[in-house]
Amino acid sequence: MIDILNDEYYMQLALELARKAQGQTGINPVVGCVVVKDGRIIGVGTHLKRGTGHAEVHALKMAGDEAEGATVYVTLEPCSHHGKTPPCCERIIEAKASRVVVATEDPNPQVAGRGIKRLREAGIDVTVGLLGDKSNAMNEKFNKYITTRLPFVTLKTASTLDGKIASRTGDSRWVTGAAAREQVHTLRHQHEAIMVGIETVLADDPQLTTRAAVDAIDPVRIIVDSKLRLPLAARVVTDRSARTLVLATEGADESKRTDLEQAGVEVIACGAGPHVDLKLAMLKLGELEIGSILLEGGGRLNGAMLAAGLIDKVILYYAAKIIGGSDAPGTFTFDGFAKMADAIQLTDVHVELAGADICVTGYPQYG
Ligand code: AOF
Ligand code: ZN
Repeated sequence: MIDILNDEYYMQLALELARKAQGQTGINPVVGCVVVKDGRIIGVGTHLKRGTGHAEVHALKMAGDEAEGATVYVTLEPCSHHGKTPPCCERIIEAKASRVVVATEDPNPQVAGRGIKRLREAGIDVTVGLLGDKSNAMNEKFNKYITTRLPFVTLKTASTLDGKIASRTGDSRWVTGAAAREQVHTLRHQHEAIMVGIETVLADDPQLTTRAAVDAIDPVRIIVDSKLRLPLAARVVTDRSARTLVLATEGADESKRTDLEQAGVEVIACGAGPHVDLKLAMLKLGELEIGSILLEGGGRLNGAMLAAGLIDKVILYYAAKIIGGSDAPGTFTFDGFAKMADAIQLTDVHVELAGADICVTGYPQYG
């Protein structure tokens, strides 16, 4: 009983350490580690950036020789492979820890249970599964990318209760309040890329950067623009504040492509057209090691991504207001389904308030 309490206490701490690094580890997972001996914390560590030390390495370095006989709490199975850094399981064995508590197995096919096996072979007592759901929830983007090489796509919308993202005159400042808008900037920080359609750029000339209350990372900007209509004077081209990728088609104007490339924009052809092949786009973005995308519409791109089954998670903000207007743009513009029974169902639905706005999250299920 006391052991379970102990274990939960320290694993919670390891999870908190991991949570703080969300958004800064790229395609790598967030991982926290706490080393405990005789009722004292002797080392803590977090994986901070891809290519730098893993959580266990930092924590064991802090613990030093005291790690002998200690318990290591780690939110992800210690790795067993030589990646950009050496295997953590060997580091734990070398430190002579006597027990390791792991929240969840590493889905990376290069690890997938081998780290745990190696520790057990070395005579270390290993417990697996404590608060594993919490660790997995934090690493949902990593879990998808490492097993499929496709980016995890989160759709975010901000609409009125009747699903409009602007009025019939195009006015959209602001749909939701300050609290929801602040959350969106945190979401931008937590994704490697942000994706919008060309219509959104033409209408709003957005910066697509992260402007949160605390300093945060700007995502790569992805514009879906089949015919390369992106103006050279658009802020995403001129401001140079983040990398900009344009997804176009093979037939798009060559000289416009050259102009955009000279302005520092990367153009990627995705299929013969007439529209960008979104499935192919996801493959190509995955190859570029973009592991997560925050999709911020507009309605036609949202609808096309949903109809293609490419959205993994939705975060829908609703302002408690009704704007109406049959021509006012909506959150999803696509042909839709004839039968209610065919509607795309969300699972694991959560509803929260963000200031005075309503936030619905869920995971689309594709039949
Ligand atoms: C751990 N602890 O803190 C992390 C792990 O390229 P590398 O060397 O950084 O390896 C990345 C892989 O290592 C990543 O895909 C995942 O399987 C694991 N990440 N493992 O034991 C950590 N960040
Ligand atoms: Zn490792």
